[in-house]
Amino acid sequence: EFNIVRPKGYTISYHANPEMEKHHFGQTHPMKPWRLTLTKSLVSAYGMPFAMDNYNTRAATYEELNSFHASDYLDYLGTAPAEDMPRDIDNPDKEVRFNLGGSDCPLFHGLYDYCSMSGGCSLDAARKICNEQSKIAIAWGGGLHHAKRSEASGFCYINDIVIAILQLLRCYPRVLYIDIDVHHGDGVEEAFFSTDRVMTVSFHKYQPEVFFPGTGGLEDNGPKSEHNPGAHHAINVPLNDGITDEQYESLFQNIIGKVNEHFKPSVIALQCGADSLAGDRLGRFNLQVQGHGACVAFCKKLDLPMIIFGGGGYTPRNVARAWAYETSIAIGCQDKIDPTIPQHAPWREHFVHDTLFPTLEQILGEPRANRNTQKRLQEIVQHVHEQLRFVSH
Ligand code: TV7
Ligand code: CA
Ligand code: ZN
Repeated sequence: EFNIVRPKGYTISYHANPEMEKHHFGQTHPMKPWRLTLTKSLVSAYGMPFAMDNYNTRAATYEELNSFHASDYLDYLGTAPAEDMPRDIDNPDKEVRFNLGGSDCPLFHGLYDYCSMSGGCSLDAARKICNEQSKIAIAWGGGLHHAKRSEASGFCYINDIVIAILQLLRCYPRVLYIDIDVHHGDGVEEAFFSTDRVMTVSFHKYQPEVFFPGTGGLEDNGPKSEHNPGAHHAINVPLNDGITDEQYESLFQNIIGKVNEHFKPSVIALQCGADSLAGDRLGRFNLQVQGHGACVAFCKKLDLPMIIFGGGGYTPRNVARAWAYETSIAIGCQDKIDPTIPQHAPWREHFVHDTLFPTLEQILGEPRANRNTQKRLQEIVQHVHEQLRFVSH
């Protein structure tokens, strides 16, 4: 068991809504809300809830969602008939306009409830950070970074991250948003394009026309229009297939270390999409649970209040491993954790290998070829350092 000393001001909180996990995008859809149940069960099997404040979160209200999303979009999201229901012949244009009902963003039963629960979970986390009841607040049900003001995109309908950051901006001068999902955090970047109070940094696979969403090139640092305070406040780290723990950790520490020095954030919002792990159904990297977790550990060392969001992650057993390990890092008990998955963990057989840290060979057989040269990674670091010369607070 964990006899964790919890000094005041270092409370860790875990925000989840078990109803969210019961929703289904459809049989073959890669997004499985059930991975949140698997994560929670692993966190519980390790006894971690004893070291945290655990909240069953409520759904966000219409007004709360409306802090970012347009009313006509929310209204349609709330009334759109599920895919297998009779279509409203008056409204085909709306489904097209809002990008609802395609294969990426299907209209499933309980969609609005699912979206408002994800929003509620992240907003609750933000509120605990604002009133200093938590030092680190964990919201694995959030992290849906592609949603736009009036448009669903890439499995995301409601941008819970933007809503949570808007809440943080009421109490803190500057928010640093970091995104380690394998996809570009385009929705969050765009939402804060014209402010210097939010700096966004996304690490992602970048291959326009081939890999979703196709944005987030190295040179995309915010609109270059003349009097835009948000210029230089978007950082993109475009990567190729097969990046390793070693390369990613060194890149992450270098870039986030420098961003921290220049931007001097008052709070961190960290999106921990687990599709950047090796063996992910949609991912392309060779990251292991250790390397992914090292990003969380590095952010924790900056000693700022922090929200940790979920995001992508399409091989549920690996999502649960990473997010359980990262929960232990937030608590500070990662060195005491037994790498063997507890005997009493429900769904233990789902993990295939009974360790929290499977090797690349166990995950993939043959690791994916690494297409990231040291030369290119150095160019990226160089460009980011040049951008940061324009940022000083
Ligand atoms: C945050 N990749 C979200 C990541 C969103 C990625 C995409 C799929 C996909 C959808 C399916 C499906 C899939 C095996 C994979 C251009 C298209 C190509 C749909 C087949 N299998 C996050 C979104 C991305 C849906 N979309 O960052 C139902 O892959 O590349 C695209 C767009 C058009 C639509 N088709 C894919 O991780 C949460 N979709 C199987 C069934
Ligand atoms: Ca990313
Ligand atoms: Zn993703």
